[in-house]
Amino acid sequence: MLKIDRMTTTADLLKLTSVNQDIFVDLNQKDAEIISGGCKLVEITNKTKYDITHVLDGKQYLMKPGEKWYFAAPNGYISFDTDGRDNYKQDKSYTLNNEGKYKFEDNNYTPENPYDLDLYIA
Ligand SMILES: [Ca+2]
Ligand SMILES: [Ca+2]
Repeated sequence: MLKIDRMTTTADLLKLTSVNQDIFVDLNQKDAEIISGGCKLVEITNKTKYDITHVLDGKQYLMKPGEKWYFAAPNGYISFDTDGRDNYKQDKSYTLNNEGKYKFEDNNYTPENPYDLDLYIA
């Protein structure tokens, strides 16, 4: 444990900060998988104006517009409805990468259809 028994100088603080960052980076790079129990860690943001229900490795989630969630998923297999309208459903699926950042967003390949969305790398 660090013990500070004198006035801490700026240099000391910088040193402490730097040490902490090293530890943090180390955890991210080497131990993230161990800490997460071998799961893939992913971040997903819902950038659409729709409620989106998706199933990630068999568990169902509902994300509201603007929400950002962090998931620990064993396999990273995601399936979701690409049509934002309640009465239309068109499923699509992907396998997500460990430490990937993703976003649900209006898709960029059907400009004539304003209701459909896709999952993109953020
Ligand atoms: Ca729908
Ligand atoms: Ca579209």
